[in-house]
Amino acid sequence: MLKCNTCLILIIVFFAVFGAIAVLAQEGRNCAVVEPGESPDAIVRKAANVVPAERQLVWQELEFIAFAHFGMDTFTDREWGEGTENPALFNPTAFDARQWVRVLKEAGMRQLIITAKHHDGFCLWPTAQTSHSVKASPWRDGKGDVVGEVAAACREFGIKFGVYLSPWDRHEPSYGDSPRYNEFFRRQLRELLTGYGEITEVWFDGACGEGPNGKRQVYDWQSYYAVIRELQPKAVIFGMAPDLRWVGTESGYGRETEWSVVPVSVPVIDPAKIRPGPYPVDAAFLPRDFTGPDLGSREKLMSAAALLWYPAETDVSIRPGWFYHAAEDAKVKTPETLVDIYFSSVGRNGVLLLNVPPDRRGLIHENDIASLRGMRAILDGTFRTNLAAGASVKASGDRSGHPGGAILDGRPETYWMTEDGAETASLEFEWDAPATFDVALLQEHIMTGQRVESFRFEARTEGGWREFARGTTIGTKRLLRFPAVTARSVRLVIEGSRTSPTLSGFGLYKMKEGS
Ligand code: FUL
Repeated sequence: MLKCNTCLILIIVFFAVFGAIAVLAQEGRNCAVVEPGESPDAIVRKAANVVPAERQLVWQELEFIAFAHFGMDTFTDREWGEGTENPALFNPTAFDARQWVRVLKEAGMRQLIITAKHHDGFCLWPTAQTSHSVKASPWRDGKGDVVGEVAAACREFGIKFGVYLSPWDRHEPSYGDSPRYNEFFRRQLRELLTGYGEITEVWFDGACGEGPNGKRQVYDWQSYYAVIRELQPKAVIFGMAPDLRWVGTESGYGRETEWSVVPVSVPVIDPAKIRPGPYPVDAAFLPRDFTGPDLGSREKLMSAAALLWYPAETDVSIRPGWFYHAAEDAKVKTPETLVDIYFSSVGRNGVLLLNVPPDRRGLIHENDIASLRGMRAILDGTFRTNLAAGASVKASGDRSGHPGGAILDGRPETYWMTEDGAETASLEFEWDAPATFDVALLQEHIMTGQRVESFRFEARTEGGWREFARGTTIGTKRLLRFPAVTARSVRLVIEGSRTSPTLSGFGLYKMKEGS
């Protein structure tokens, strides 16, 4: 008996240690150092095996998230406040965070990020670091806490919650006295990260309009990351940070070719500082511009010091401005435009961050609600029925345990994978009766890496196989639209990839028109 118990304990200890090592190894795999003299082929294969860290994967699966720009600018009708505004101006008349979250959740968004502090420095929570906050406003007699109410509503409705804390602060007197402001900023972060339950995203904006004669603040980014990792280790950090990258425009339209693995080079990143562990690049990462048209092609990889899993977040506002302005009530994006944006962000390997700014009442405006509902109806109607479901699947080849059929089983964790070394491949789908469709969906199994470089779709016609759509990268999700095709048999041809492609999802749909 005693012996058996010892065995059991040994087995448990073995699996605990092995499990911990496996998790660490997985975590460390979202970054790889390129060794001097590595061949171009070896670099490409290395890039194909960089995978998201767990926190990045969880975030990527959210797909569609919300931004709420709300604050002093809502009441002054501005986009960038001066920092000199009187806190008495902040006074929503019917503030209801539950209404925001109900509306956003119904629209399909799975996380809400609130502007806890925008560039004007006015804080939406009763911070102890400055008097420039809701505490000094007449709203709820100075006892209100916007951040607290929004966090509670997100918890109640079951969506995730994130905070935007502007590094650029036009009110705070210590801004520009770098060590003092860095300390002030870290304290604000601590308040937000300890007072409001789980925070899943922290948003660091790069904007600063100080100009040539303005204040010069040297941000201590690494120390900000350290506070976040300590207090909310599962949170992803966006923007001026190593977890999530700005897609590069505020239009809502991502790149046709969107690689989640991007090269980073010296001196932006010092390879010597990259450590194995859950946050391998934190100590080395320095923010830089990632807005170019090509971030991750083979050519770009060749000059890399390191390769980083750095997925794109695509932000856009439902209105022309980020903050609410009554003059823009008739300029809310239509359901059709929002659907187009969805296809061009979520459908191009990005997460869509849609800003829906509450108005002076502290409510989401009726026009925004109507557009969101219209968008949801089109998306639900379109994606309700996967016309590819039930097809027989024939693969040009596969690897043991990863048959072609895995692409249609509706389970993201199972996937089709080609034989070792096969960089081109095809899958043939056949149904009993012809179907008519004008949308295609593809998903790579990104926990194996992002690999596909180009693909095409063909339908079997009396005259043979005819191409009806093509694309380059796939990543987490790729959506394609094309003139309607009616067919009983469709072929997906992978024309090129960085190493054996792996696909976990496929769908064909008929677009639903708006009502
Ligand atoms: C920008 C800011 O300057 C805008 O006001 C807005 O917050 C947008 C999301 O990011 O950099």
